[in-house]
Amino acid sequence: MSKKAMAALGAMLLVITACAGPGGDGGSGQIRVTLVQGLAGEEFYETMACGARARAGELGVTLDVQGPQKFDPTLQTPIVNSVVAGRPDAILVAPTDVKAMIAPLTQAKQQNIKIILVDTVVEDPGIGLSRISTDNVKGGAAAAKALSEQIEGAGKVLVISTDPGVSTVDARIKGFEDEIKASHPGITYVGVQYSHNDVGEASRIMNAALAKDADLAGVFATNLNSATGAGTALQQAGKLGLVKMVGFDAGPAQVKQLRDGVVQALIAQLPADIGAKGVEQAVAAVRGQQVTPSIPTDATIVTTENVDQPEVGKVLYKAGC
Ligand code: T6T
Repeated sequence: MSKKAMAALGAMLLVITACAGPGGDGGSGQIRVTLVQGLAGEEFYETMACGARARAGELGVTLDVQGPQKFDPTLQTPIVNSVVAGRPDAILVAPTDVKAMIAPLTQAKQQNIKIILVDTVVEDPGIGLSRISTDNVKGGAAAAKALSEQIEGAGKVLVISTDPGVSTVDARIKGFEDEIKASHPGITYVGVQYSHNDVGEASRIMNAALAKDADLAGVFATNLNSATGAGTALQQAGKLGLVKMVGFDAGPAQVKQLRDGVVQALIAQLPADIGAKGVEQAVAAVRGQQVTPSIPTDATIVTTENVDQPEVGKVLYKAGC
């Protein structure tokens, strides 16, 4: 082969290598990641997006953030489908249902898009090269202990959750129920009711529960919207201090309810950390490096006693970056 032909072949090989590398953007080599939230504009997922954006900036990765207007797989599925059509290198996703999101995520996987699960998971263990989330069973047990302490180990307690089939809140309920059954014999568990992650519905459930059980002693709200709704109902019913509440999550409205005496303890997760770690795992996966299949992140119990400590201040969620 002549020197000229060899040089041309070398140049061609270089172009082919660049196109085949990560990026899917015509070969600039920049990794493209999309975060699909469980719910757009909600403080848990916005704080997650802030953490993901910051880490993406540090790693030189392009990050796009999208999410449905409701925590609902029928709204999240078309978003995943359109993201997949854009062929990013990786998707960080918080699936809104353990079953319904398997099909769209399987399609993403078949396109060789690396999938990292953040916060929630699906039942198919083959989806999610890495799964990053709070230990929600442990968090639910911590909520049970905190609520029991508040009601001095006696009385009726209710759980308000979002929908069955959401991995995180289901795990919180399990942790809560197991802990009550195992170690709090004076507590009567009246069961779980589902708010469909709707503040108004959570309020309605709380009001109906107060009407049914006038001696209700406590409530565990398994996430942000359930807690906001339940707390508002307690406030309007004049039940502050009479019915104790523990809520998962620590957005601005929950922290206000804590200061106002509506809720006695919050279980704050680390959504920014989950987002940042999600980006790290996505980049490792795209580069063919080792990924960590399961990454548990911490939770903090926030009360009026520690809410003003600087370290605790850092774990409270934000409405934006
Ligand atoms: O509690 C979080 C999240 O962990 C859960 O999966 C869904 O609800 C939240 O986003 C809070 O509303």
